[in-house]
Amino acid sequence: FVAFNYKDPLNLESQLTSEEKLIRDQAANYAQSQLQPRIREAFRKEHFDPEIYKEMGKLGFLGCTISEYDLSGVSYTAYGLINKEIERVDSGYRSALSVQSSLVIHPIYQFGSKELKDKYIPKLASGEYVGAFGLTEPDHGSDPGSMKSHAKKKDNYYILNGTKSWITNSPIADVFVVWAKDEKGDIRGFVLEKGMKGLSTPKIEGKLSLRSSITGQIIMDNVKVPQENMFTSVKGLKGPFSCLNNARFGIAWGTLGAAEFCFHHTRQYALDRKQFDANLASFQLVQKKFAEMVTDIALAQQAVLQVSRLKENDQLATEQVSLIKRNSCAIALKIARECRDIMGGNGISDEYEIIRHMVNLETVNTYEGASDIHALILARAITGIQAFSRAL
Ligand code: TGC
Ligand code: FAD
Repeated sequence: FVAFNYKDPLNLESQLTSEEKLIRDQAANYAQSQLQPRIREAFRKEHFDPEIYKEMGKLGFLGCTISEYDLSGVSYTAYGLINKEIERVDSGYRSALSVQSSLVIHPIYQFGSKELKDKYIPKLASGEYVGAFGLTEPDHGSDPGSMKSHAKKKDNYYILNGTKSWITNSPIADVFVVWAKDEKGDIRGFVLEKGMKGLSTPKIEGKLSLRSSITGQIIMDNVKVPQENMFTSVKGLKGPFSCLNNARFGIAWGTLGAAEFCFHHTRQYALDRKQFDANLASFQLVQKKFAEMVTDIALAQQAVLQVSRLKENDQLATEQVSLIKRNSCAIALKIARECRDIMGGNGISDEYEIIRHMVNLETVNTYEGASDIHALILARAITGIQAFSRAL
């Protein structure tokens, strides 16, 4: 006879290595002791504290799947578990981890020259430098292939023009991985630095979601970028998409942390709160909601673990990442909304935290490929027919 553990319904624990469990515990300890106490004020004041990068750097979380440059070279499962523990506190903090690790360190490591790697990776991994990733433009979000940003070669430089929008970290970033079209119309990746002439990074004000993360634009007005700052080993959309594969993977794990937080927190609330002389948790309608939450989380958790193991064994199809990113976001958002409802009026107060997760997950469901875009990626693989563009 084995007792059912609602916190680990399908015994994920038994599927992790001892190293993965150790890393998960370290991430959980950091997230609960250092991030949780800060989050309410950060969210209220729309504030991101860049010190968080140094803290994550010290713990070896940034770029942690890479083995060179003194980085920890941990498994993708371990990277996923770190994302999950951080997002259990807040999606904005997980965003910070994703951008730096998957969207800035990863492309520099994968596509950069030795000089670029030596120059940037140690400082990004320690958190001394903050990174940003510029793909989306004001008029080109789901369809980045139509981007207008462009790069023109002149002597030993590229001259970059264009505007990127909705860019995590841009107002505080030191290093920017930016994607722009060259004179042949091929998408190329460039590393830009804060302070380059013609580069400005205004903040986007008034976000009602992901408020612990800072978001802005990257405006490039004849920015002179040395030619050695261009990634020579990749061209086309597969450059940015290969970064997105990793970030989407982290999100698929991370959102399950937010979902678990909402579920566990609301379960306790429902056990404590009485209406009609009975605990909310004793009502059948509430019980059914909890049964669905535990099922959704358990199955989603198995899916992300399986995709992690495939990734670790180089057997990953990128559509599998779309499947788990879309599914984890959908179930986390659904759970957050249900939990908000079970908490009644208290559910809308930041003291009870659920509404913060709920509004954050609206962003997470949209960025890194909106839910319906991932559905279309899957459907293309199912039918062989692309349905993104009506202009065939
Ligand atoms: P498509 O024809 O599908 O592909 C063009 C080229 O790219 C290759 N490719 C991939 N390579 C690696 N990994 C993937 N997942 C790839 N998907 C496609 C493909 O093989 C092809 O290569 P080649 O050599 O033949 O040229 O391109 P499309 O223009 O039809 O794409 C359609 C679509 C909708 C799938 C794509 O545009 C898409 O995924 N759109 C969503 C945009 C998106 O995800 N943006 C994210 C911006 S970054 C962000 O949100 C960061 S949030 C950060 C935070 O956490 O705070
Ligand atoms: P649109 O592309 O205009 O899509 C709007 C809706 O239309 C969506 O529901 C979509 O599913 C649907 N749609 C679009 N095309 C189709 C189609 N063919 N068929 C069916 N439905 C379709 N980007 C970066 O490059 N770097 C970052 O660091 C970054 N950080 C972000 C942080 C935040 C807080 C937010 C909100 C966004 C961030 N983004 C970033 C941008 C993000 O990736 C985009 O918002 C996302 O890709 C969607 O693009 P869009 O907002 O232009 O929406």
